[in-house]
Amino acid sequence: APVNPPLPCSPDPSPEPGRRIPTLSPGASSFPHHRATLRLSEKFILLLILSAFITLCFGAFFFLPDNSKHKRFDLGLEDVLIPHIDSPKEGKHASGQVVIHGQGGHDEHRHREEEESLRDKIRADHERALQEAKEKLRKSRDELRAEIQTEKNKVVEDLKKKDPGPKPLPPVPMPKVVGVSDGEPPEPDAKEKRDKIREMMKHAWDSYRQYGWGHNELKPLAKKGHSTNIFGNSQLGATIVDALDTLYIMGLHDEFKDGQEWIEQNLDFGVNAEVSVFEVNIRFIGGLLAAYYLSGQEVFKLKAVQLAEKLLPAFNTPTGIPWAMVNLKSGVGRNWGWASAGSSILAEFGTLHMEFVHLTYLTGNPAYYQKVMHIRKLLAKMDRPNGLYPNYLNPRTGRWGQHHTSVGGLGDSFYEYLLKAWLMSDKTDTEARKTYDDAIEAIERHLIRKSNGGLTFIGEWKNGHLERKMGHLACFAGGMFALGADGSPDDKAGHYLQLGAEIAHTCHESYDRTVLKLGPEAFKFDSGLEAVAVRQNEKYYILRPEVIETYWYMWRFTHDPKYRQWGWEAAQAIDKYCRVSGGFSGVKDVYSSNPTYDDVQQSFFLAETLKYLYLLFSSDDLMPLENWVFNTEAHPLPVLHLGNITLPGSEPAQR
Ligand code: DMJ
Repeated sequence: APVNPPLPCSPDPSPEPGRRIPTLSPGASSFPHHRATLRLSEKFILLLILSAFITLCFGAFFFLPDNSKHKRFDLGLEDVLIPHIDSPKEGKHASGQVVIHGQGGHDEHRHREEEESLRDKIRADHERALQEAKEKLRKSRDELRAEIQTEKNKVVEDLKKKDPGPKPLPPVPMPKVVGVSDGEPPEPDAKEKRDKIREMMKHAWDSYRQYGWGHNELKPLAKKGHSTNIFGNSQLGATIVDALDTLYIMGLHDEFKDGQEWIEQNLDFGVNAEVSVFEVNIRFIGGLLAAYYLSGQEVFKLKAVQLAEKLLPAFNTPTGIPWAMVNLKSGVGRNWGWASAGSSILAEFGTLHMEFVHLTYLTGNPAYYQKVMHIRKLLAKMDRPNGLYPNYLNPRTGRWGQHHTSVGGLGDSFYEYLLKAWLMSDKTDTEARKTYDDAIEAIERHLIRKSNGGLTFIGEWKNGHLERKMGHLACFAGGMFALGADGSPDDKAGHYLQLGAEIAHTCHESYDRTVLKLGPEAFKFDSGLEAVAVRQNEKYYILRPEVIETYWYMWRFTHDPKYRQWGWEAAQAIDKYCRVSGGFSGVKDVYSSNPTYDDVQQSFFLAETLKYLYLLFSSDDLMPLENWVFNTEAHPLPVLHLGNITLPGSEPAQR
């Protein structure tokens, strides 16, 4: 291509017909042609400069500030800041009045008067400010601090008056709260044991109060706060929220008040923390709702709703199956890196129903109810290998991940919430009951076996193969089977109560076959082994509640004294091996007579383990199961008589 192609208006640049324009090497030029080009470029540049100048002038005309509007203010300021120099047109009377000389009529005179009074006012303000500053400098530091504090308080008060805070929630009838009695057992022996459990709760709480207050959990040996990734990088006081209802049930009202005060003043969910949707739901929303229903204190309801709103963005996935984690500030969600093929976890997205139904009930906002019902519908449409629910489901594709089914970790509370959805609806949510019954039938067929030694256990299904291993977490199922016995199909109530008793027995064996009389994290029924842990990393006990939870349900349904007996064995072992001066700690090896501590006082120890123990030694009129349904973190929520209530967002067919 030519380096300097001729411009259309250059003098006769066109080649003669048949003649080619010579191609110039870079830097070369043909002089006349070049001069014409330059002339044209100059003209062009001049034109450009001219048009830029005109644009600038227009801009200046339209956008420069209108001086006349500022004139009076400028005059006033100048007058204060710059020593006054009388203009030739004006002079001053002794009175300070501006006198207009020369031309100017009545208007101008008035104008000058206004300016003068403005100057006087600014002068006076200036004087006053100087005076105040001098007085302030004369005061002591403490006096100044007190004054600043008073002023701050005044500003806060004024702000409060202007902004009355979040809108009050619509009034809803408070479900009849029954059974929040003292629950003192008639048997003196049970009373003594109950007092001991209460003392253990005091020790756990007081230690946290002293060394970990406001942190999520406590390190009882290091005597400082502790947290894990489920709470993100935050200090949300998980132990306070998780422990509230236990304190209330145990009649520890001063401690409860302390916790309430902390929540009122410090619990803020607008933090940049990536939290587990499931954990925050069961511990915080569950804990706050239970505290609200027990105490009637509005603050707990408000906080529960504020938090729930922060969880909602987690549901913004292509399928509506929520992410495992959500950032409370940004609302960005994602899944655990370790979960099969980017999946969400069955026990996490399937353990929201109870709390979310209550949120819709309390707020009138249908969103919560609709989100959990959508999950239920989606699951109902999916194929299930052998009728079993795999633990992993991809929230983008809506497909199952690895075919792994368990009633322990990753699966557990999904089944629990199907049953409890039915119970919590006053047995009107029959769809939930049917889903539970079908799921349990498949579990019994494929996962539940009897060991050679006659112990009933629940194994894990992995890609078509049964692993003969049961986790401590799966021990909750004994209580679940007993709780679901009444209302089971084909009059199998007796069968399920029996199954509950067998699981309770197996789990007790897993405790009894250790040195510390505390259960390992997982135990095998294989190669001659029965209810014992094999791997070193399965020998720990982290103050978990599931076995004691099952003892309590079995006690309520059978009143067989062995359940109190087994519960007491566990309580004594915890007090002996897990208690330290700074609280309670998990232990790393239940088969060692000299165990090391993990130095964590889990929040669920106060929420669940100690609560179930306390209830085990109380009379049944404390928190009766006809009126209360315990969420998976042992937070009691009242039965909603949904037969008489229409939840916003629910369709009549679902009720
Ligand atoms: C608790 O947070 C809940 O019980 C949950 O459902 C499973 N595990 C822990 C306690 O072990």
